[in-house]
Amino acid sequence: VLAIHAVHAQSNESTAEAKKMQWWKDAKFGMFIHWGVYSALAGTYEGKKIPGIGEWIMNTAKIPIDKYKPYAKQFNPVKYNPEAWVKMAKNAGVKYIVITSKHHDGFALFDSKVTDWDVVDASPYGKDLLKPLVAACRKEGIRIGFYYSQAQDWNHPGGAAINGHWDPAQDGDMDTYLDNIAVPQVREILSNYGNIDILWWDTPKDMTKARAEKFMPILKQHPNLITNNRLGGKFQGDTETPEQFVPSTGFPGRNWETCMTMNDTWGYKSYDSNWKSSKTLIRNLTEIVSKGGNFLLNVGPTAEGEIPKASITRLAAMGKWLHVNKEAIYGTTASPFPYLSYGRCTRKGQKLYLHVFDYPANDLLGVPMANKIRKAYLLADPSKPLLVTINKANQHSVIHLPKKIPDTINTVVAVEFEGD
Ligand code: FUL
Repeated sequence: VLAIHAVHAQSNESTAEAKKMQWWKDAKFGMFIHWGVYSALAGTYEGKKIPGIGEWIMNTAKIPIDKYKPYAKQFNPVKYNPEAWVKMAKNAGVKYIVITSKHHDGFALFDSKVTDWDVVDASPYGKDLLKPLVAACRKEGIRIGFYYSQAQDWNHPGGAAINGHWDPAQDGDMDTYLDNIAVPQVREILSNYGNIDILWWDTPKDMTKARAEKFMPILKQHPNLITNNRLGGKFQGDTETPEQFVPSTGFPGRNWETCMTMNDTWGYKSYDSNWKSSKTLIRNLTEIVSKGGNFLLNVGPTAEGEIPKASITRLAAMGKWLHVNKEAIYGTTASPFPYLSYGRCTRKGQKLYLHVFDYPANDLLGVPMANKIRKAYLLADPSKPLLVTINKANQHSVIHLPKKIPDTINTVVAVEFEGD
């Protein structure tokens, strides 16, 4: 019979790295925001619905720079309410927000001094969008990160992804672009908003080691900044970034974060209604956390500055579930069990949290370990201890659940055990 300590994943993280990453590891749940000029096109160009992810429309529809630029005039987020966004995220249980400071179309949501292709100079809105969001996050105790597209910048010569050129105006030397635009802009976003918690690079395309090294002097000035693995040039960063999937075993020894859309696009598309259910999203969060990862779940606001209702509804449902079950998510570590027939597991010290997806037909929940159980109860009803008996055949504990399923999405059973 296995004692549960037999299955712990080993980490080769240094002490300094572990210390820097602690808040992030405990946080588990972040909200991604993809927002920019593409939100104004909303998936349609010249009357045609353009397939694929919305923020790639310039590339997918091969829109020339001079035809794309005027759309900045339609990016006028007069309904932008960063305080409300942050409060909504906080109520959903989100602990950090990552917003596209500049996506591949090169349009900066901040006041960049090195280009006019930003919200202050090119859009009628005319104000820095990051500043009030950062302020709202600070006020609400939510961590803040900036996504920055360093290698792809379809509006600056030299910044277009190699193989991605469709407009001769994009041709140019990538090193010159990095020196004149990307490096100064990264300095801007890391210097002008106080301490930023996360820099979310994207993408490593064409980033040699020498190119990636151009950013190192700035990064060195921000030792607490968490970076992902998408800078390129062999820089690993702090986190792995599986995109749109939950890795089967996680990344042993590495911190990781699954980023995922709620429908089929990151940037807003007016007609994408292929929404994942709240059930799927809650179970994804659970599954990711049970494997030791974080969940960065995306919203794509409109050009007016509204987060789609469908996203708000789903976040609210997650918040409702988390309100009851937060203890089983935040600050937990991965499941000690490689497999559980009825669901997933998370752990905090001497406590296991059994996340029941498939409620057992006989209401009996087997716990596959020999450790003695001191107490078991539903997180939804902590004052009522559940009966625990022993399965004679394998000496495993059996928890007697109520007949009526408390939560058909995920019922969490807390288990206090002895031993380690
Ligand atoms: C990808 C980007 O190309 C997508 O547009 C999106 O930002 C996703 C999170 O990362 O690499």
